[in-house]
Amino acid sequence: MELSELSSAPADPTERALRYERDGCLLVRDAVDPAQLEAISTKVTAALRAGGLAMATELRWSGAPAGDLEATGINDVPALDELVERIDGGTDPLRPVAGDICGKPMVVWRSLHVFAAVPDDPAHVTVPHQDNFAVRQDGDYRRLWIALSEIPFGDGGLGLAAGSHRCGRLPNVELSGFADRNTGKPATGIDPHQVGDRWQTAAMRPGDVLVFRPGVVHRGLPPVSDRIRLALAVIVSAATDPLPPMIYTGPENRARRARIRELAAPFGLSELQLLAVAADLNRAGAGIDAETVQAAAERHLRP
Ligand SMILES: O=C(O)CCC(=O)C(=O)O
Repeated sequence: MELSELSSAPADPTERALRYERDGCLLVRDAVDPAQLEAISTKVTAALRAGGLAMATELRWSGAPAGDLEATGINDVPALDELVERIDGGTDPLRPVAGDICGKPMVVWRSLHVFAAVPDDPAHVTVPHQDNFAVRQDGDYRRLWIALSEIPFGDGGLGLAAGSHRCGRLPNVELSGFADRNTGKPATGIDPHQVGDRWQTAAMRPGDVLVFRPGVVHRGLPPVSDRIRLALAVIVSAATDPLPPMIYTGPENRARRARIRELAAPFGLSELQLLAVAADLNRAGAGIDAETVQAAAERHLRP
């Protein structure tokens, strides 16, 4: 794996747009006032502490095996629901940030997700993947990956394969060297060698943002110190682009996913395929029953 440093986005709007067109990604420093997201970081840290994973005084790994990170409730904190309410009411602090970053009016989807990288086992970081299997409409859809913790260069940050959005959708395969946290089985994702196993990344501070197109291959980088890395990921789209009929969040989203997982069990889908099925059904505003899940699962099993 080769890491190189992503330089900050040009301030000039035309140059910035050209860079985004070329690389499919940008690093925007100090984009979000960290105070606006402090409630989320504090509560997520508290959840990791209560789960025995973080030390009492700092966001550092306690040494306990991470197991199912979601079970610690990092995505269940009320501060996330409060932000969703503000997004619904059009008063959230991220909308103006997204507009500034993208140079045009944007809307923030209510699908917030906290990602953590815990240094328990390098195989358990987020596998290389594209988000275009889930965010597939035409339009200007962008991921904002907002650092919630201090991330030294290469220490648990996000690696981006700049320009890889121009490769189209790459195949997801079983990957040696990456394991599913819960089952221990090899995880599926994009073979890192498809993008030369070369990743751009940056040292980040809370409030710095990586913005990237859904087609850019990205991966979690394993923490090399005892730091736990936290980030908040949101999707934004141009205000003129269509939104899916429903975007589920929080416990409702998890209940829906659990039902899909149950109904899709006979089809042996990977985690990524399950996510894609859930995204398809959400996009269609579809109910969850055996027939719709089977049809969506079969679509995603086709080569
Ligand atoms: O933070 C991570 O480990 C993964 C982030 C990710 O996959 C995303 O933001 O789409």
